Amino acid sequence: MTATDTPPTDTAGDPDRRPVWAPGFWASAGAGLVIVGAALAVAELVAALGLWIGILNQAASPLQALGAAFIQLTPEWLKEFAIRTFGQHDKDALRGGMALTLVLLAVVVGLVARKAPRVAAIVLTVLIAVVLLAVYTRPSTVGPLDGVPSIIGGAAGVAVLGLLFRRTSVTTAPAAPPLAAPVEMPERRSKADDADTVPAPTGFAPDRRRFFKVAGLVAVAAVAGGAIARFLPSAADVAASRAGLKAPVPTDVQQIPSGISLDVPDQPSFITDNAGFYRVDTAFVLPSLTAQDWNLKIHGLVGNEISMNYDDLLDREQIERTITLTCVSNEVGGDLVGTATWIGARIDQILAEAKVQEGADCVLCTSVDGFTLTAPLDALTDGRDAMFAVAMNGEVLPQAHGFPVRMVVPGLYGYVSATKWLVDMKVSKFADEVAYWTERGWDAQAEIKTSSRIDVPKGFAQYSVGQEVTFAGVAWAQQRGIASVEVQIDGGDWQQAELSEPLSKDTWRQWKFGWKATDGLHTVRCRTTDGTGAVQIEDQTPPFPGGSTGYDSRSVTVS
Ligand SMILES: Nc1nc2c(c(=O)[nH]1)N[C@H]1C(S)=C(S)[C@@H](COP(=O)(O)O)O[C@H]1N2
Ligand SMILES: [Mo]
Repeated sequence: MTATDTPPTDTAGDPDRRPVWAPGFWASAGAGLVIVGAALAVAELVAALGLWIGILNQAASPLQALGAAFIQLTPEWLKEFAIRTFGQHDKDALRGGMALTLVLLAVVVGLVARKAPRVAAIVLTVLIAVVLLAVYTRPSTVGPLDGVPSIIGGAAGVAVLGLLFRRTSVTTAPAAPPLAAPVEMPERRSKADDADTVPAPTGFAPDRRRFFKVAGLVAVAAVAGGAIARFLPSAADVAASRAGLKAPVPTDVQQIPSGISLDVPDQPSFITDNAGFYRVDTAFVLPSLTAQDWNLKIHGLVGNEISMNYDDLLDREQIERTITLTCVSNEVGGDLVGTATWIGARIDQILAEAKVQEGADCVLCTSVDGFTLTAPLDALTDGRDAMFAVAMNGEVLPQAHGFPVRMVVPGLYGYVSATKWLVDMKVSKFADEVAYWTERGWDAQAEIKTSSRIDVPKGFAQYSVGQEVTFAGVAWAQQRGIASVEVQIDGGDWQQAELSEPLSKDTWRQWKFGWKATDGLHTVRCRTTDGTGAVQIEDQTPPFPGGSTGYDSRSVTVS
């Protein structure tokens, strides 16, 4: 690649007479394997490290991204052929095909480098671009940094290429053409060292001894790096860990009455499915923690420190509860609220085992990625269904929602209770702790504001005069329950909406309201009254610092 004027110092003798050596066909092909192998090993190692510390996604692994892209781009007929021919082993066949392709490309890189290292570097760069394309076009979670391992790996590959094929200056003869084209060398592999070389004419050439030394060292390092990469925990491990688990069978199941749903067309369902459940967290990429590696430490102001693993947690009684979760950042009318059926162990029972000491009033909860929150101890011990949840809507907790274990505490916003990827709980005092969001000015203690929302119609709607219209929505006031919902048209009287059957005071209730459309532009508002008789706050306040208030409204036109 880059020529240097400095004569090499590791070969003795008169520079003018320095022998020139060029790698033969097989040496070049092998060097190509070393170059591409080193690039992949570095990239995989960086990707695995990034995944491990939680700043990269699975897509950051070039082999995984390429493999997924390979599967995606394989035409249907070929896939069917593979399944027909290889049956269960169709994925192995695919992997084999990919490995073969990579080996061929590597050999091409090596052979090109033998004649024109610069061109080989360009070929490598194109390959890196292809890998980046594969990384960033994954339908799975991809973060902006996920291409970095491939770039670092690619740079390493180019560097190895340079080390192996760099033309070192072998002559100072004035006749030397400046940075001349590589010397064409006849193949003399089978001959002895001396015969393998010819007296240096002019120009530049690689050094034989260094070539094999570098190739050998890089090959060993690449194999070692690749091995390390395989042993680091990854999102693939998390997927495997989740796939190997089943939601536990709860022994304490909440009965769900009929009529919890009003079934108004276009109304969000009473249970929010996992794929549609809102997600809020500071995790740039999803933390990767397997059930096997999970461990929860409960310490601080306790008489009995607890360290429990996943099986220990499952040994506790499992309860099943349907609970509405809400984010403090939810704007009036927003969708950062959802209802799921959770299975897990009761926090109050486990804290009783830990023997909480006098004077404690909070817990500092830490997730595996370092996120912290403080939750009021009361809410965890007053008998409400606060839980260490392991399942969501009958499924093992999804990774995005805190796998393997998260907290769910009725009545509290997520940022002061619902720690995902929970690994540590310190029993403490509010006066002694700051947590991620409270440090940023959000209220240290905030109970969920009594709220209601219009879901139907979603935006501006148009109706015809005389049309029978149904407005619908939800209302929530976890821990207090919903007593009524009222609807107001154009600032008129508040009128009672019909409510779904209550499930518990910790779940939202659906409402609907029938209206016969009259000509003109109309504004519809809703408000709710909670189980304590308190009417929802009308004043509009933003989510910061303790949750939004105000009434949701819609404009509709009728003509
Ligand atoms: N580890 C971790 N847990 C977390 C958060 C977070 O950023 N990191 N965000 C909290 C917030 S603000 C909310 S509203 C809920 C959201 O839970 P969900 O993403 O499962 O809906 O998770 C809570 N738990
Ligand atoms: Mo939140």
